[in-house]
Amino acid sequence: MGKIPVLKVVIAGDGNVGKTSLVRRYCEGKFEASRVATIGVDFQTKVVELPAGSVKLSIWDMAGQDRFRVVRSGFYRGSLATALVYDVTDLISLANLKKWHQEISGITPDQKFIVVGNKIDLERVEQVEAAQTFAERITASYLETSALTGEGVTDMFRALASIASSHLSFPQDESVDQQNKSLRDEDPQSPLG
Ligand SMILES: Nc1nc2c(ncn2[C@@H]2O[C@H](COP(=O)(O)OP(=O)(O)O)[C@@H](O)[C@H]2O)c(=O)[nH]1
Ligand SMILES: [Mg+2]
Repeated sequence: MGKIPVLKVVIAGDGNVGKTSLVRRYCEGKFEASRVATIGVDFQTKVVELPAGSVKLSIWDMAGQDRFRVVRSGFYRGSLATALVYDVTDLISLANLKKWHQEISGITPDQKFIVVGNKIDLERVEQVEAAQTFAERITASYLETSALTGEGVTDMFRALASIASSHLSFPQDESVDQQNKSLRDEDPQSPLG
């Protein structure tokens, strides 16, 4: 049996947009209406079954560090994909995603992104178009979630897992020869074919 690959992903965005709540909802299935902001790094793992095989996500949440730029650069290293999260009731948190994107791609140039609008259970400020335009500009998909109701949360982490695993050649249980053979047989873009 092959080992499940562990993929580091980051949840970034302004304080209070619901990053920790999204991770809690996904990993623990719960939501707490009033929670104390975490100090340090919050980190959880969860196995995700993708059509091509299973991966284990190691999910790094910015915790209390949102304002501490110096601490963050080490935090991003080794990350494959980042969810840039804003709050759909807060225009500033959307505008600030540009800064988060710049900071993270400056440190890890190969980072892949998704853009997430959280708190869709609340009355939103009309900004979907701006969010979609931003997502297109950074070639990211755009998703919406509610950590409170759970809507869209599984899709968000599946999307993250999917882009974070795009460099992997599934299935891992097969020998290199078999993998190359299936590449030749199935992938029209393969340089081997
Ligand atoms: N209504 C609503 N509140 C949310 C949602 N997600 C988070 N919150 C609340 O927003 C506040 C900040 O959430 P938190 O997860 O700590 O944000 P973080 O600073 O980005 O990690 C908390 O009071 C949460 O209960 C959501 O989807 N809907
Ligand atoms: Mg937090």
